[in-house]
Amino acid sequence: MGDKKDKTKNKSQKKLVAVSELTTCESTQAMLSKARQDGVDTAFDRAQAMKACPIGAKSACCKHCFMGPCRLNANDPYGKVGVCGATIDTIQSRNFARMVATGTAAHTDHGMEMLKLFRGVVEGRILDYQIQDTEKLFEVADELGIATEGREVLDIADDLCDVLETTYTQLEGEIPFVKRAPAKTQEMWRGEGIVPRGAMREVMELMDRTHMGMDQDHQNLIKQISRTALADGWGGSMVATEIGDILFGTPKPLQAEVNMGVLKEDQVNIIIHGHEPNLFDSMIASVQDPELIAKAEAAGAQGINLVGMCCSGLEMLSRNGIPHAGNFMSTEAVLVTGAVDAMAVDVQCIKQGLAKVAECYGTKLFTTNRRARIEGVVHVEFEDEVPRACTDTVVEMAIKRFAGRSAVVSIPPRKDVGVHGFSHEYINYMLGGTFRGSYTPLNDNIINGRIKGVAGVVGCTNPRVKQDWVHVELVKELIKNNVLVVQTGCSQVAMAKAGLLRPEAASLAGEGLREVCETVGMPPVLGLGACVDNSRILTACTHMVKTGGLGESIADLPVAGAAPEFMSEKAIAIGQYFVASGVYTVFGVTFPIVENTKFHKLMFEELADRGMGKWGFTKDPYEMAAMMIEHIDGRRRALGLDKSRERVLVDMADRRAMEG
Ligand code: SF4
Ligand code: MSK
Repeated sequence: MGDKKDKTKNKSQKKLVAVSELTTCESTQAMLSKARQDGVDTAFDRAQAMKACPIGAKSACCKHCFMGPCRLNANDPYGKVGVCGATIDTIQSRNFARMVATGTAAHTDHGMEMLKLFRGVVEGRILDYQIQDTEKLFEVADELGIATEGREVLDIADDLCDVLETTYTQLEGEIPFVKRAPAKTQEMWRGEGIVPRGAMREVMELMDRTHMGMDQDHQNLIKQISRTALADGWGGSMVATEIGDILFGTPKPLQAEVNMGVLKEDQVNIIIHGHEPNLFDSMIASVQDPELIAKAEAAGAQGINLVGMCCSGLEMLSRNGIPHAGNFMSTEAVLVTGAVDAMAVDVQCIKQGLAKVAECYGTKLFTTNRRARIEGVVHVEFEDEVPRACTDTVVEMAIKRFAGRSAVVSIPPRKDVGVHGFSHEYINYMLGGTFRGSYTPLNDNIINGRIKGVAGVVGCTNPRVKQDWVHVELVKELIKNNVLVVQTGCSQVAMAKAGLLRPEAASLAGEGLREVCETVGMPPVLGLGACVDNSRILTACTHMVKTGGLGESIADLPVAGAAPEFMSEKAIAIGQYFVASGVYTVFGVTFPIVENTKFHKLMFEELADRGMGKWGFTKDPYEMAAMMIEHIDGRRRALGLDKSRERVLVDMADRRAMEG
């Protein structure tokens, strides 16, 4: 690698922490060691070299105008104010607001692009994709009050486009999926004045209200923060998930492989990394093209091996069983294998550092989306009308690189097989009947105490904590205590690598959960897909409320959420929409609010008194599990479920009887 090797060396190479301290993923460990030997820099080592700013980490600084920037003292938060007089509560609530605005913008812009794609398909302008799940189309249309009886599929879809578009563009009124939530949750939102109008309107108003000299009352600002976050969870993200299912198919459980061992030395390896399923879907078509396969064979390859990473990887893993190479903190490390002939990225969570690592190992890196280019990286624009122009080019370039591979190829052999592809629809059938789905058996098993409650463990990996470790330890502790875990995003990949998505993982669960899992043949940890698919968890919670026996609102449910290794502003938006929906939500790594301030008290205590959830924070997975279990136990007590109610586990005969 000659000069290129030296170019990537920086000061971070001087003080190196053992790779076993940085990640529990053995493939990533092996590749980090190799990268260090090769003199190649990764985010793990850069994080060690770059200490987080303690004032910034706590959001105790403001740069919203040029009388500043102003820095307050996180250890003495009321000791001073900004030049304009802004207090710590104003400064940190405005900073928090901007994180929520950015995270919401990311999800809703993605959802808007999905809607544009859907409309193009419906209007016949985009021909490479078709509606694959008409049943879901009918269900969503029905739910939103669109007539379906005796109508053509495309007419219904056309109306659905119009209704869903209001999620983004509407200036007044309520976004369509608000009506999906339990009535009491809706009532609470209306009482608080936080029902979203349209996502664009909410993000704009939130940005306006955080300008210098605008909303300087954190109690008032939290309303717009929550309203904007809800426009993400029950708006942009939910629309993206529903359209994704309609166009590309609602996932159903399937077995798939995860980890770097999915790369194949004798094949052309192509990785897709990002968040948009259309790029991935077209890439599937490209790698199956006989002409391109013949070209790969002519270059000496045994075939073309398509692999996913991060969230679009999870979508295609869930829908098509496409193998997955790893989560966010493994995206640089996988290039160190030397086996990746091309990596094509689209939007979100794409580290700029990939460019240098790719250069070092000869991987062809391509940006494909006009909204997310990287300086110095070849851009092959992906267009929905002619998607194969992009994906075929990427395949051709990958074949070329395979033919001229010069990097040493070293693929960590480990592959972890697990079951992926659960959805809120499938949960109906998993525990319920196959004739008519129902959440009754899930609720029943919660009521009889075999399942204590449900936890959503989601989100990123972050080099400030040992990769995957907090996720895995937390989830093991939860299932040991009979808490059923649902998963999305990079956390799901961590669980797959730890073997917790296999039905055999039921042996690690407490007695009650184990009995349920073994009866049904399901794992104690259910993977629901990409980070945008957290909306599936909201919908599942709604079904639990509507099925009965577990209270009237999401806040009543024995459920909790966590993002133990989060890193992105999208995660903050997700956390806030869960809190505003009624879920106790615990984050790890760090929390951008100074303790013992009024804004902290509002977020960590007072929101719950208004019928919402609240935030929690700890870095320790065992303490995190204890906090979540304590909350779930509290909800069980409030529902009168703390006394043992012995009931026979629902079997097929009971189920049929219940379904009448
Ligand atoms: Fe400082 Fe106030 Fe300007 Fe923020 S808005 S930088 S606190 S003067
Ligand atoms: S990719 S937002 S690192 S989950 Fe969705 Fe993973 Fe977090 Fe990105």
